[in-house]
Amino acid sequence: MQTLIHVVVLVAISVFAAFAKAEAPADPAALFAQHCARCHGADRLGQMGPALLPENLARLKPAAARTVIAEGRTATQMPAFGQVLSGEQIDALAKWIYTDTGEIPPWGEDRIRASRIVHVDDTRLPNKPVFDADPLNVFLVVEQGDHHVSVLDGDKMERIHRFASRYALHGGPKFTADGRFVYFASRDGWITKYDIWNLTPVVEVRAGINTRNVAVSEDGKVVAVANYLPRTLVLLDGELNLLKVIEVKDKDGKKSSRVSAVYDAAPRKSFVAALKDVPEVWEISYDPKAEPIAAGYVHDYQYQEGGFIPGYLNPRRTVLDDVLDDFFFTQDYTEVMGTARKTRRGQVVNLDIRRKVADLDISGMPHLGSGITWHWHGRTVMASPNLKEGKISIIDMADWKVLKEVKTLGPGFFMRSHEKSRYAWIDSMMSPSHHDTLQILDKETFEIVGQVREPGKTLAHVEFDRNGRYVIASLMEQDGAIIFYDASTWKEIKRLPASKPIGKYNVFNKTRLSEGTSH
Ligand code: DHE
Repeated sequence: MQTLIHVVVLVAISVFAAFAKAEAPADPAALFAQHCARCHGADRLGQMGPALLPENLARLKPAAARTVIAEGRTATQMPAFGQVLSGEQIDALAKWIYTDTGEIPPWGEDRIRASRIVHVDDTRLPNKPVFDADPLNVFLVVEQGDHHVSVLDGDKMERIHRFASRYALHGGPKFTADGRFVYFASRDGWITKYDIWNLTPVVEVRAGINTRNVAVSEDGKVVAVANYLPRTLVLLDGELNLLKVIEVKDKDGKKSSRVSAVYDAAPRKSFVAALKDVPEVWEISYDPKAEPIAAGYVHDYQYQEGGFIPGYLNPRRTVLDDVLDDFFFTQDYTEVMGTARKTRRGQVVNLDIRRKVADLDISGMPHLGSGITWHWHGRTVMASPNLKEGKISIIDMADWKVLKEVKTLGPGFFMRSHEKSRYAWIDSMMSPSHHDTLQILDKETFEIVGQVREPGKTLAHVEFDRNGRYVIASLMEQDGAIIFYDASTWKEIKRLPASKPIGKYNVFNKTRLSEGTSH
């Protein structure tokens, strides 16, 4: 009898739920407040879950967003709402999260300071690694599939540790000079300081809502964060305490700009920032003895009539004719070779005399940020992949002439090599039919001499170990792998399972500014 009552009650509940599901109006704002706000924030700026704003969702197709709402996301806390909401309600929600919130959401000093989370006091932790591996031949691997980072022993090719990261890390993590600490940036603006030697997160802060990347000064005392949303460049100290929020506006203080990326220019003791929307390059000195900047060269709220302001932590502008939002430093860091994704024109800008000094004759969409250099017949050459065309442009850095355009299987993202290797490895990640192949370029002859392939899968982004013996590639699939190849024979040595691995970062190559990788 009791069982029968249970069945009747259950049937009644299901009928009611189905009825409620079908009848409930598809008011997306109300649905969001009821079901989503707890994790994604009532203002959609994100909390435990990521921010749900058009800028943050730019890389997710609306149909995919619908599937996530209906089916949830494995290996995360995102539940499936397919049983709770009707198809019409899910459609409405999936559409609504791509709508503008009206104005650029505030994320100023107070919110940044309030977001800081201290995990451990790193001064109390041992100042030596808790593992046996060579700490300079350690690799970090960002695994996007389930938002984790692996720490690999680059000699034994084994995993030392794996830990959960913030949602959607992007750009290269940046190491302190001794290789003990590393700073990660997530697309949602979270900056994490991690102690590699003690395998523990140290401190985190949310520096923006939609962030591009992070840079760390060579002395580890200043951390710079480039943001799209809000339009700010944020400066933090090494413990992620806020130093300064710089609103990014053009020299007249009228037009604001997103910051495409910020990089450390160690020999200049400064950060250099690429701006997306205004034709200026910014240099921000972290040298306390930096020369003062003439008034008018900083933005309006710091304007001082006829006077000078300190150069330290204040932007110095180079005003250009064209926007320059992707660039590559010359070896001595006096010049940047840059392009704009929109105008696709290349230019070389001298940071000392603060003006354009040459044009670059490269078509398509060269990905200069992913370029590498090497010595060739007494000169230094620079080569970069191209996001739009299947080619590598090799440029003589003495006169900026293109020496050769090497045809590849398709448009690609990354190119990597090592001082001790004759070869550079290139992916064709943007090609619909050849994203499964890595091609090998002979740096002496400028010819493609080999390839490795994982049929039908995406194989991209390599990094060499510190000695240039191994090349490690990402099999960028949900059930993917980190594949180790012999750098001379190109034969596979080993593979470790990984969840959609993206970038890999070797401590030695990154901290010693290897010419074969980005910094
Ligand atoms: Fe990146 C670095 C910009 C899409 C993976 N990417 C960078 C950097 C910039 C940049 C400016 C250098 C910052 C640094 O390392 O400090 N990336 C862009 C874009 O503008 C673009 C095309 C579009 C976007 O939405 O941002 C873009 N990037 C991607 C991806 O789709 C990739 C493949 C996967 C992902 O993570 O989103 C991707 N980007 C990477 C990686 C690096 C990177 C792995 C670091 C490379 C390195 O070896 O240092």
